[in-house]
Amino acid sequence: GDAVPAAQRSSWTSFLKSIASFSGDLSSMTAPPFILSPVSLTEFPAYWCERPELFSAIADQKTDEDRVLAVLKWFISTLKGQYTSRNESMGSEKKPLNPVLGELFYGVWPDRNGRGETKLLVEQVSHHPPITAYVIENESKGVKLVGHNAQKTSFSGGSIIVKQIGHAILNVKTPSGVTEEYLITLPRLRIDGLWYGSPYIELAETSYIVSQKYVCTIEYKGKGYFSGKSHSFKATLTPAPGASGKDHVVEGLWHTTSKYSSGPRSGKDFHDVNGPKEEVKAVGGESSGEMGDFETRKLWSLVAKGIREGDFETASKEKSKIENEQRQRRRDEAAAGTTWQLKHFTHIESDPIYQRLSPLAKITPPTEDYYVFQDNWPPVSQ
Ligand code: 0T9
Repeated sequence: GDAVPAAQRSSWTSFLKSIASFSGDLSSMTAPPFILSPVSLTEFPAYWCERPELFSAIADQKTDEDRVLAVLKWFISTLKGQYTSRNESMGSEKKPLNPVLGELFYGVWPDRNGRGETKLLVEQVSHHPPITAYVIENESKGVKLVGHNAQKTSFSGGSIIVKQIGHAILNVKTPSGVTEEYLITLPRLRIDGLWYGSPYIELAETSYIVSQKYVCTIEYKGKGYFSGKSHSFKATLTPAPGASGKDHVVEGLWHTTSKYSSGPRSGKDFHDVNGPKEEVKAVGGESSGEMGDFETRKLWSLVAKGIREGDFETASKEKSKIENEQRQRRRDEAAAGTTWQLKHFTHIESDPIYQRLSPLAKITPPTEDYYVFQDNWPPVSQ
């Protein structure tokens, strides 16, 4: 079936043509109304923690091996939300709102059953190209994820290919009091179904989870590979060069179930993603607990309302207001010889942890930039 409303057919076709002839920043392109999402990309980092108990459980594991397996389980559990949830909530993948420089999102997953409270902080650290930096932290357990992401897009064989740029560092305080570091890289995306106006994501190629003790290589395949099914993955865990431990292989589908397929637990279940998930509770970051003007749900509220209610005229008028206001700010800064100051992060050209861990899995490039969190949480606790 065709999901494109008849009245938007020609604007969808010309949108696809412009994607095909242009590679770069898709997020800034104007798309027809039916494909617009009312949610900004600054909300996406919340997908990293929709199962907060899997995140906190990492710190409870007593051995290197059990911890890396817990990291893998948590990582795999996030993929369904990250890459298929818009299809479930909105019928297809949609074009997210393109965040402004300095846009913020704060949230919390409250303590429940002793898992501790987990907090979320997101800041748009670049507009052109769009780069989003985030922190997710469970302080009581000693688990903290700090990362950033950007995308490079191209068009091939009717699909959009998205290379994810950026990485995340997961810090885990072990039961013996040592802090471990895990480097997490991100898979490549293919966006299919464009012609019919019902885009969906398939993951491709390889991503890594690397620590000083273990290297985990995750391969992604769609229909017709490995098992022949969509959303397939195969994760191979081996001790890092110089470390000891057992090898494990886990195989399955990242949106449903997976099993150990080799190693001491071969044949046993690994994970079932179909359990309950928990959306983040959005909270205001002002000292009053209110949302500030740069907090995503306040900033985009009228645009989002327009999109939700099918009032695209208002949506586009309100979107232009925000964009004009941004342009004016940039002009004022240029005139005053100042630049926008980030609130929660500082940029470094080369991340020493990435530089140390990436060679263990022969990850390229050998060095990558990073946004260091300033440890300045606003009062988001519940
Ligand atoms: C990080 C995620 C990322 C962001 C989105 C490619 C994409 C923007 C980036 C990579 C998250 O952890 C995971 C999931 C979905 C990704 C988005 C899917 C998407 O289509 C957009 C791009 C910019 C578009 O909007 C393309 C045009 C659109 C009409 C296709 C639906």
